[in-house]
Amino acid sequence: MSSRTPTGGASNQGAAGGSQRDRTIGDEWWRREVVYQVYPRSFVDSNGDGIGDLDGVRSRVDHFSWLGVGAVWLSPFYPSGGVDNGYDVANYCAVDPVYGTLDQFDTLVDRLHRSGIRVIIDQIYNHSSDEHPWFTASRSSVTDNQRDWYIWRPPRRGHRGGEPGAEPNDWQSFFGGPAWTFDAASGEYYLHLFHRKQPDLNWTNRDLREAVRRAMQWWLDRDVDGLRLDVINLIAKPAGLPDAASHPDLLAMLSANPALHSYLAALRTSLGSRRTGPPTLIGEMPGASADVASLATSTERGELDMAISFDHVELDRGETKWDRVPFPGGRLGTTLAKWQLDVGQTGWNALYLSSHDQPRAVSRFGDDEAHRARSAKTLATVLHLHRGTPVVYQGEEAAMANYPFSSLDEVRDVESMNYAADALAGGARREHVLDVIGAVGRDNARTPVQWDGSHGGGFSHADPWISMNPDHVDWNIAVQRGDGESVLHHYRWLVALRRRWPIVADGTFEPLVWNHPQVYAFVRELGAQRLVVVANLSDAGTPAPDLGVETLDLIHSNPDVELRTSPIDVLEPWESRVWIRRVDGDARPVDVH
Ligand code: ISL
Ligand code: CA
Repeated sequence: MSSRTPTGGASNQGAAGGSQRDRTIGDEWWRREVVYQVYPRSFVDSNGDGIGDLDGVRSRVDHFSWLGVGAVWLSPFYPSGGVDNGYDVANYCAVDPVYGTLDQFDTLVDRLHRSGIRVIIDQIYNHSSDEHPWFTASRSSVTDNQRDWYIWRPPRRGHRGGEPGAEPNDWQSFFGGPAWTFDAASGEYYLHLFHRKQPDLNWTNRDLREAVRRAMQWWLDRDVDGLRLDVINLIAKPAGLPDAASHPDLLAMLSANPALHSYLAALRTSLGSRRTGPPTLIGEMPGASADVASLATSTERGELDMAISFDHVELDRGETKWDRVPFPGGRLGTTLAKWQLDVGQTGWNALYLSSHDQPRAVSRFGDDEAHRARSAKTLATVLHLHRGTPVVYQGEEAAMANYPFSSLDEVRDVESMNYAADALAGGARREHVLDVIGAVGRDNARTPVQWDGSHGGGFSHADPWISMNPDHVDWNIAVQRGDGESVLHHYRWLVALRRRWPIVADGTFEPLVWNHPQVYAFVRELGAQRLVVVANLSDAGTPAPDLGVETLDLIHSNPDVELRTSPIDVLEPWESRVWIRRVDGDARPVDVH
């Protein structure tokens, strides 16, 4: 392998070249950089088969550099069982030919490093695919020495006669139906918190844990800088696998298991990379309490560097994600603020509004009709000026919106397909099912990136595996590159602001309004410096609360008003402003507008 020492300069302060580095508190790169999430399948198709690939990602490294992000997180590109777009891994140490080759992966890593951009890869070790050789061996016989690498249980005795249908407990799968599948050959059930083709790994087994560690290290030895650990809060199952009664209870029960922290602590001490020392560990933690996230990411424990939390993306969730409740005004700000206070001071949050699992942020939290650009900018301002590591999901930087589904034939995601089948069988109207999928289905995030307004949107010359949103003609990255007032340029400005102003990375956080139905405002402080953000997160104008910002300089306003220091009387729909009190010696923020 060639030398992969990055030569990228500015974006790389904090990364040690060559020698192993202690995990020094406070100077980690991720405190002042932004992560960009790539879902390779939908990013760029380089070879005309309609599916995005690794060479496609490499062809757009200039986009990451132009935005100024410090790291790219790649969603899965491993061989898979084909049910969950790669989150069902059939070989942990290989590249799926659909996405390219291992050589192409190494070349991509090298190219990113030469641009000073770190590489974070997705690691999925709560479960594997049922096509993984580990599971094939485990299922082959109750006496196989890998039997115990997965979670097998006999039917529940005395319950429906102990026959198939008598699942060992009441746990429900994320993708609908029981979390257990009966294996007739051995007369036992195996556990799968997700699809039946995604059996859960048994972390109580020491050999399994060692195999996982080795596979992770295999990638770190290829100079990967960090790992995003899929549903890591669910790996430790409670002894006896007690009934859970509900989905939230199950998530809380799994997350609260102390064994989780011992597994993470052991991983932390055993993983390392020659180039950068300890890898950056990002834990995805759906349903974990702020206490658990705070504990895992606290500087003392340092099990994980940051946690991806979910409260703010579940505000419109009813009993299941498909039973939607009206989006409660004002709750977005309050929920983000809660995680800032409960986790952000002692631990560290990953900050996000969109991902490959969520509908598009501008459609869900903003207004993708009358105020599309303005609401996208205000949402980004609020998120990026929090304490934590912002994660931009591909296309978000150009205000990509939800897809206008008109037929179930357009649906690709297994979660939505399962929901549609169940709902239709239960008598739901097709229009209703389409409406719900259009609002919260994961495919909204997975339509191809809108690079330009051409027929294939700059994604592919072939028919894409999932339809491109027809609005790419007007809403695309090329158009916005040429417009200094665009959403895209605003993201670039926010990334630069975090790098240049230590207060954005290191300042404390305090909310300035609480439970206001429209307005969200907060202050960050670092020494004598002060940064105030005020935002109207609604479609209606509102009187502005008095925030005492007269003595501060307005450094950003959306929409643009003359930069002045006088107080604001009224906040227009989706208006936001950023104020700062400079102290002697401050650099001025880079003006990239
Ligand atoms: O997508 C969700 C709800 O619609 C989430 O609950 C999601 O299932 C959860 O965040 C876990 O996500 C991760 O693991 C899944 C995979 O399908 C997701 O894409 C991944 O991000 C199983 O590996
Ligand atoms: Ca391709």
